[in-house]
Amino acid sequence: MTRFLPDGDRLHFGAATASYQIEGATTIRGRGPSIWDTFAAKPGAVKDGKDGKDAPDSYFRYTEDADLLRDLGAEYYRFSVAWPRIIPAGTGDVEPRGLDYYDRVVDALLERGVTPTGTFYHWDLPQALEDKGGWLNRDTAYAFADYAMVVHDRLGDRVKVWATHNEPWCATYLGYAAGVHAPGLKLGGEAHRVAHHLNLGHGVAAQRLHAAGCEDVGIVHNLAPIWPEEDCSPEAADGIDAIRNRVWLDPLIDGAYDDGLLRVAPELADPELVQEGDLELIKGSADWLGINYYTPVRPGPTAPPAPGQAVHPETEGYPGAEPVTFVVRDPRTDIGWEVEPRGLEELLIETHKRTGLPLMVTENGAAYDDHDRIERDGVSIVDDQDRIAYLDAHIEATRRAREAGADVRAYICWTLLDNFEWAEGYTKYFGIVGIDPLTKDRIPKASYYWLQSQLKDSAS
Ligand code: IFM
Repeated sequence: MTRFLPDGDRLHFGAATASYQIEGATTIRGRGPSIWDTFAAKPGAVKDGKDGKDAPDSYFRYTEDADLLRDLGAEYYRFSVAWPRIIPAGTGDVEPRGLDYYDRVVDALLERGVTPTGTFYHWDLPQALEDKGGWLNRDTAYAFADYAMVVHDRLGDRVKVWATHNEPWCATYLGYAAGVHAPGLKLGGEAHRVAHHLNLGHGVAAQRLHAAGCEDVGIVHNLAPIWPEEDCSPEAADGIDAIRNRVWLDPLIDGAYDDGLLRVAPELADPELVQEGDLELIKGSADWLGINYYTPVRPGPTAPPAPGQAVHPETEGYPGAEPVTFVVRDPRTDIGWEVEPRGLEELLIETHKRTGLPLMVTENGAAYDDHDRIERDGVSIVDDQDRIAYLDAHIEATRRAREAGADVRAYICWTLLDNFEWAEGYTKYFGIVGIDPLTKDRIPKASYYWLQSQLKDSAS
């Protein structure tokens, strides 16, 4: 049972960000290094060679961001906490200045009538833990739960809705298999061990959070509708579905890894990895589920790479599944992702049927290169009609899913501010508010004002 989740009477709205992408201030007030600081320092790892220290400086400008959320009419703000600010070495000493910062952020939001929802892990693992194996090490799951409890002890009186992880598929398979996200490893099937430890970390943390009285513990996944092309083999499509969707949902709902998954991820049958009691602990541990959706996945023909041939990073994100060519149809956003709102509608309906859990769209948005400008109140702003069309179509898709019976409580847009887009650096713009690269001033785009008018209508 959830107590503080948005109710289901209507669709509620908000905006999301993540610590490493917006805060900046990566080396001050006791913050320890994270795997993203280390990864971004490797030549070629991030497109523009930059890292989180060039982010929009929300560490110092959080009140401006809270003002923007209030003026937008956002009911909810989904933020994440940076583990390296709270426990700089991953385990052990707590840095009070880190907790103080989030305390201030939460109060600033509440003072403005915006409800904060927190995510404990949005990919900024303390480097000290990576040095001991990161998520390949079972101990990291328990360290994660300890950290989550420290944060909850401090903020739980005001932040009632929590997610453990954001998009563990990316943390696992982009980080430890494709090597395009931190920590930048290419371990093939060994990455499935990371998936289990993230599931376990969620389960241990959820158990302890529940025991501490938190009734709204969720997890956020970038599940995807898998739409195989005609020439994709059923085995290949099943393997991709297993690694993208079932490795997360099956333990949560059934307390099991299914046979189709074990075919492509035999590592998950290792009793030293999946220990007695792990799956029972994970089963039923989420009170709600967050869905991040951007685009469908269309596996095409099976195409085993020739020796020495470059493999598309997406393919390496599904280790053990038959390698396929991924098809991307038009229209596409500036990051190359197909625009297909039907994917969101289907995903919400099917995930609700599969899990029975209340859902929130915890991220949805689009990267465009934002070249058109208009004048508004004497200020030149980005006229991002393509982003408005994207958001409009996906909010409509969310409403259709609700009408079809899916229990979707909220639509949280990605993202409030242009920010550090991981391996793309600062070259892709997802924000409804632009950032002046020199002054870091916030300049709302046309999509901000458009969403503001939608939110006014939906609240009235
Ligand atoms: O920027 C990311 C976010 O951190 C996680 N979900 C997808 C977004 C766009 O790539």
